[in-house]
Amino acid sequence: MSSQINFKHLVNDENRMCKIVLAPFNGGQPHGGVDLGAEYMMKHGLKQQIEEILKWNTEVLDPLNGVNLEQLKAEADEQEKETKPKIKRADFVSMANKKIYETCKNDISKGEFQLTLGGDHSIAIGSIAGLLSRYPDAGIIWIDAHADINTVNTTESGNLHGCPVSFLANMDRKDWPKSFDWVPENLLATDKIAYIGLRDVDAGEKKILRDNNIKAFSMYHVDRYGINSVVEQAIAHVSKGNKDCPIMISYDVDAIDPEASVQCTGTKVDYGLNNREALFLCERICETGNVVALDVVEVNPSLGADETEILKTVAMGCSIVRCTLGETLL
Ligand SMILES: [Mn+2]
Repeated sequence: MSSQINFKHLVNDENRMCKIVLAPFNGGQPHGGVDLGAEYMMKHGLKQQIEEILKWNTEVLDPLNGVNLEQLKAEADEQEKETKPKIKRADFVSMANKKIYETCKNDISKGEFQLTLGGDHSIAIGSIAGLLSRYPDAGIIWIDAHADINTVNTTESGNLHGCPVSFLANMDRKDWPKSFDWVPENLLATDKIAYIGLRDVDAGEKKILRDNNIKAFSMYHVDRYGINSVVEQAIAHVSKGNKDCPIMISYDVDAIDPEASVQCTGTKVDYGLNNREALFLCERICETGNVVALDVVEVNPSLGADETEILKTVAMGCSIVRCTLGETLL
């Protein structure tokens, strides 16, 4: 049934290609293990599922291959013990994202699907900047418990996985560390993003959302209107009246309720999306035919209490991918 979905922006015949970008990066937050998310999803058979069930060709891209991430993170932490900068491991996060950006920009063509497997959510700076190099008008639907829009000035934790949207929207750019100079200017307009699933938003972020009039659907809105209405409004908002507007989903698995399926993630928040809501929104956005890219981030297998918890979270990550690439119930 998957072949029934007409992916308007993508090659739609037997040559259709999903480029899988591995982004096993954990420098945007304190926990180890989130770097294993991509590997676990691949070990779970994700590549075969995409090829055999959904009939896409795949090619794996590995922009951080050959980079000694563990050593560089340790070096950054050691150095920052003395300097205590407001934002943590900025140059390290920038270096990794620049590589992800260049791979997404240079090694993926228009007409190919961009699937990025994290890693923590800081990797969306690179993946989304790369996607926007091909589709400058793309709308971004950000699925998350958190808004990830702290600026270098508002962040309290200093963890850059809480800041990627502010970088993409060029907020407080004059105060950025120099290493982020590579991020293109005029990249993402704040009216081209919509959030779904928010329920843990810092006071500074609430002000940013309000001041910039950013479309944000919290769990209140999911409860109030239902997931179908919320997704429809999010699609309409980012598409700006263009029924062919390309759409990218940046999916943080912490949007999903821990009790439902996602225990293995770094910043769990109760009362999130249930499993059907979590997948329905992928199915519906896919059904528009406009989806061109997906990030799946913050799967952290090392935070599982047992094999069952790990398997549930990893399987949910894989389901998110399949539903976005055209898997349907009938
Ligand atoms: Mn996030």
